[in-house]
Amino acid sequence: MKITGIELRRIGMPLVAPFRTSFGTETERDVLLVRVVTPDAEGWGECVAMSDPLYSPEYVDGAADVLRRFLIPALPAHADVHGVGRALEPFKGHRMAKAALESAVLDAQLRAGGQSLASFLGASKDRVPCGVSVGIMNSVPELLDAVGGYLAEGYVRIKLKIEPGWDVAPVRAVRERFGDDLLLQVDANAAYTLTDAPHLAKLDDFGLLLIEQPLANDDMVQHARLAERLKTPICLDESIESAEHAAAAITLGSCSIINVKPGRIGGYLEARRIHDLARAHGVALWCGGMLETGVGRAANVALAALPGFTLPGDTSASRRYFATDITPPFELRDGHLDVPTGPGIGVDPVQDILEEVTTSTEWITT
Ligand code: OSB
Ligand code: MG
Repeated sequence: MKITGIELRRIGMPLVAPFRTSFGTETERDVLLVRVVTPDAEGWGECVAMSDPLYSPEYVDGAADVLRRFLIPALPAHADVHGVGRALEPFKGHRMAKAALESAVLDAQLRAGGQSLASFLGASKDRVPCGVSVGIMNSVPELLDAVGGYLAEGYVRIKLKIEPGWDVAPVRAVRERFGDDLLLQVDANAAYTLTDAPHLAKLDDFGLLLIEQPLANDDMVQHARLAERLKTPICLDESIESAEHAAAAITLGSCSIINVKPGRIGGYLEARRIHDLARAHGVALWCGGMLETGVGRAANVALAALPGFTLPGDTSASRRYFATDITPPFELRDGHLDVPTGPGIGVDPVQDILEEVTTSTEWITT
C-alpha cells in the first residue's frame, strides 16, 4: 500500500464534566488525530496521549513531535501494518504516538480491503458490555448521585477512581447504597506504596472485582508482594507497556487481570499479542479507555469483542465524555455498545464537527 501523505490534526474536545483522578483533573481533551492518505483509502488513528505527562511519560505535544520528526519519516514508501511495525521498532518508547500511526495505517489498509477491524483482530462478539469510570468527587453524596445516574443509563459495572483520603469511605458508601450485586472496582492510578498494604486490605471487605494499578508504574515486584497481602485481585494498567511486560507480570504474580489500552502498549497488534498470552495463562482482560473520541472508541470496541476480554471495559458511550463527538455517537443499549461492522474502524468523523473543534492541522508528504 502506497502512503501518499499523513495529516496530523489537533482537536479540542470539552468534557461534559471535569474528570479527576489521583494524578490530575481533566476538563478538556486535547486530542491528536492521525489521518493516513493512500490512493485507495484513508485511515484514522487517535493518539491517546494527554496534555501533561502525568499518567505516563508521553504527552500530546511530544507525540506530535516524535511523529513528525522520527516516526513518519521512517515509514517506507509502500507499507502494510506489519511493515509499519518494523519501521517503528528501532525507536524506543513513544508507544502512544506509534499506536496512533499504526492504527491509521491499519484502518486505511482494512478499508481498502473491505474488512472490519473487529474481524481482522478476531472478534467473537457483536456487542460488548460496558462499564464506566467515575472520577474523584468533592463529596460522597455527589459520588452517589453520579453512580446512580450511570446505573440508570444501564452501565453494567462501576469503576471508582481512588487516592489516599478517597478510598474506603466512597467504596463503602457505593456498596451500601447500590448493593452487593453491583460489579464494582477501583483504580488508584499509582497513588499508593507498598507501606499502604494494611490500608488497602480494608478494601477486601467490599467484594471488589479488582484494584487497578495501586502502586507505581514500574513497581512490578512490589505489586507481586502486594498481591500476596490482598484478597482483592490486582489489575495492572500503567505498568504494562508491552507483551514482554505482560509476560513478566504474569510470571512474577504482579497481577491476575490486565487492563489493555492499545495506545499504552503501542497499538492493536501488540494488544492482540497480549490477548493471546493472557488467555493462554488464564489472565482475565478488559479494554481500558483514555477518554477517546469516536475514532479511538470504535477501535477499542472492536478489540473488546475478542474472546479473552471477559470483563466489562471502560468503553463507555460518547455522551459520557462529550456533548458532541466527532463521529456519530456510540450509544449504550442494554448496557452494551455495538461493535462496528463497516470496513476498518467502521466510523467516519463528521466533517463539519471535525472542522469546528480543530485547533491545527499539519500535512506531511511521505
Ligand atoms: O487509568 O484508566 C485510567 C482516563 C484517562 C487516563 C487514565 C485512565 C482513565 C480512565 C477513564 O479511567 C477511562 C475512560 O472512560 O476512557
Ligand atoms: Mg487505569
